Parts: sequence; C-alpha cells; structure tokens
Amino acid sequence: MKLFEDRISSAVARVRIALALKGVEVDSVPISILGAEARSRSPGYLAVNPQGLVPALLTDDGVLITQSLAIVEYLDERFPEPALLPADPAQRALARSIALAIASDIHPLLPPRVAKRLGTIPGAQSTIVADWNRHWIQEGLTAIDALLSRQPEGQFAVGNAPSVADIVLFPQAINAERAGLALEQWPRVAAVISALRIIPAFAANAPLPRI
Ligand SMILES: N[C@@H](CCC(=O)N[C@@H](CS)C(=O)NCC(=O)O)C(=O)O
Repeated sequence: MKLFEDRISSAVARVRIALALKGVEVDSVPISILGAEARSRSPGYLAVNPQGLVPALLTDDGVLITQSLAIVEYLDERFPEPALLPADPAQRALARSIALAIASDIHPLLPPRVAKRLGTIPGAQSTIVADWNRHWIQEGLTAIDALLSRQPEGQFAVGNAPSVADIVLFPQAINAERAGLALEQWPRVAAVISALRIIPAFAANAPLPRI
C-alpha cells in the first residue's frame, strides 16, 4: 500500500497511528502541503486526489481511499487486531462521535488552506491565524472534555483500549499544546493524552511541528 502524506498533518497522524497499532507497513509518498511549492496542489497529485488533501491511501488492489477516517475504518476492517472500535454498539457510536467532533467540527477550521485564506483578508492583523486557531481549538476541546467526562473514568477516551476516538484526539491535543494551550485546563483530555504519550504507536506518530 502507498500512503500519500505530509508528516506535519494531523489527519495523516491519525492514519499513521492506526497503521502502527496494527503493525502494518506502507510505502510513503511525500506530498508537501505548505508554501508556494506545495505538491498537494500540483496537477499530478490532483489527479490522484482531486481534493488536493492528505492523507490518501492507495491499496494493493489499486483503490485510492481519501479521508483519514475512511482510511482508518478500512484498515480496521482489513486488519482486525487490535480493534479500533469498541465491540459494544453504544461505545462504538461514542468513539465515532468523539472522533467526528474533532475531525468534522474542529479540524476543518484549522488546516493550511484556511490559514492562507484568512491571511489574505484585507485589513487582517498578522495575529489573525494564531488567534483563530486558538479560539476554535479552545472551544472544541472544552466540549470534548465535557463529553469525555460523561464516560466512566478510564485510561482512554472511550472504553478500556485505544480507539478511533484516541487516534483523532491525540494529534489535535498535540497541536493545541503547540498553539500555546495548556492541556491541564481539560482534565479528562490531559489524562487521556498522558496515557497515550507512553504508547509507542502514538508517541512516534504525532504530527511533526510546522517549521
Ligand atoms: N477531512 C480530511 C481532512 C484532510 C486535510 O484537511 N488535510 C490537510 C492536512 S491536516 C491538508 O491536506 N491540507 C492542505 C491544505 O490545507 O491546503 C481527512 O480527515 O482526511
């Protein structure tokens, strides 16, 4: 399999963590997403993924899968151990809902294409991108912390094993710290991230810092 990726991407980090948890190796195809020479907007990559986004996974059968959560679920179905979704239907739905609350409602406000557009708004201050990012991460993780607090206290976001909820939460929390937000303000998020930091599949696959 081939993974089209830029290691600064938190959406890529989700797929990388899932691959590492399952012990599956892929060939990496680097696709830079930042700057004027970003390959993600090149005609060659747009022919692969018309959205011009990473990650994208090319299966050994030649099927191109876009969207990190679709890729994670594909990997979970193809390589069932360890399961990335709890067996219990309600827990399974909760894990998906935490993952989607981040992947659909926080992350889409934060990627480079949004920052680029914000920076071109006439009269925008130079701090607009940092302020914008901090605001949406702050609001989003506050809600996630409240959702996690409804769960019985445990090591992980939902249930007693890492799930898709942890896979999506981890990169987002790392980026929150890099944006200058202390995780301690969200006690349940902080506790889950402390547990995940010592799992090699998570620790080795955090999104790389943007230089
Ligand atoms: N919903 C997509 C989001 C993908 C996405 O936004 N990827 C970012 C990196 S985290 C990207 O490729 N950004 C390029 C850009 O914003 O121009 C997924 O989960 O895969």
